[in-house]
Amino acid sequence: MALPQIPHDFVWGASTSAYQIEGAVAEDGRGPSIWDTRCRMKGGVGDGTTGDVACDHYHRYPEDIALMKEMGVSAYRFSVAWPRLLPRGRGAINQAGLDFYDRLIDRLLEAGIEPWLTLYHWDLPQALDDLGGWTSRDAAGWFADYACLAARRYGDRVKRWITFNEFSVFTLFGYAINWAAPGVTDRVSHLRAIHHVNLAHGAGVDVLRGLVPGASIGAIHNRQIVLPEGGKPENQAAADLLNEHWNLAFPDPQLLGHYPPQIARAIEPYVQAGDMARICRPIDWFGLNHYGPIFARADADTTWGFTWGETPEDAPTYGVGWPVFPDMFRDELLAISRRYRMPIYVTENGCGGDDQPDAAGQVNDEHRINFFKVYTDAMGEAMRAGADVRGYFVWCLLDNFEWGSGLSQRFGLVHVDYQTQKRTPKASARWYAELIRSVRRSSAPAA
Ligand code: IFM
Repeated sequence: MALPQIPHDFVWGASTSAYQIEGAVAEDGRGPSIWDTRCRMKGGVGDGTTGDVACDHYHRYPEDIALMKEMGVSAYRFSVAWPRLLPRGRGAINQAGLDFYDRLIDRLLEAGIEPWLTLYHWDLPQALDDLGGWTSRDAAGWFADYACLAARRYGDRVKRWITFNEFSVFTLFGYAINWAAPGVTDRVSHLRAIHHVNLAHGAGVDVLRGLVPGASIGAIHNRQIVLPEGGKPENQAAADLLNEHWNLAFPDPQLLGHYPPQIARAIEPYVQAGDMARICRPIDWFGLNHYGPIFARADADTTWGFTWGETPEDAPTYGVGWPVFPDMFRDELLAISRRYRMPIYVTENGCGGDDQPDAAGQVNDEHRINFFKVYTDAMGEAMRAGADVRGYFVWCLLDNFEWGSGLSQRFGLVHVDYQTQKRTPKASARWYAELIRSVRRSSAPAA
């Protein structure tokens, strides 16, 4: 392991999100979300599965926390399901939903694991989507009220807060491409969603700052280098525009106070006086979710004239076939450091596969261990070159419901048998535990 001298307080964590693991979608008063709706639409999810049960974490969270304790992770990033707290998104509060996260947080703290709470990981209450969802300017206020409820309830014990997970994925896929809920394909809706989500982020930061003493607030951005498919010049404009949407449309306004040029021109009709100051609120760190590079191809028949290009045939891939370019991870970390000048936490990194237990019941996910080795080495290189990286969270603690592809793509350190709910830590879980132990040993402060 080629990591530099790691500070003792470096955070080693694991991430999940509510809809992907909790299950219990109709239990204890939870309202429906836009993902419950999408899972019931023909073709909404590749393998036709749903998050109805997923990993049944709603009931099995003590076992999952025990697994994390065993691995030695110091932090757990989870998301709160907005429709569990507010079944219709606003108005009546669901006490049982609030209680669930109390139990989860208390159990984490007892296990010595710091809770990192994401407010929004894509499960918008359906009742709010019925009112326009993120295309409505009112959404910023709905989100602020929800943030207020969560901050008041959990802020005594939770100090690490994240407004949103991967802004550009759920807005682009949900409002321009129809790869995610709510499945709209319309430029105006997409532009409005971008701007209103940015406003909601700013409003959420203000709420958290005001209500949680000592809060450490971040937002999580997916950043991946965008390359023209086949290296062809005719795909360059598509790559440039996808780059603005994927990598810049949220961190630039939130941290620099302006939209990137092409989006700035298109979004102008929806921006009101004072909005950029409402969006650009001081936060404490940059959350980076990174997998591999993405490829763009010009396609005049799409909402924005670009679509996802093919990965080059000779690109190295692991597991589900995503390209593996650890140098680009190092370069992203350095690029973020230079552009935004703030501490970075890697809040997701990992790879999917079709991992199954062998005859002895072991899950030997060598491909994932190889992935983690080269990616954590790349993180070490970035740190040596000056990137201020303070933590690393694996995606994902458990195999889970993987949005558009359903339960068939497995990203977990822990295998989940969806029939029996049996948890089996994979070889990668043991590898991660050993990495954490060895880094801790070598970085322990002198007695
Ligand atoms: O499962 C997702 C997660 O919800 C957001 N980031 C990417 C992961 C893998 O696709």
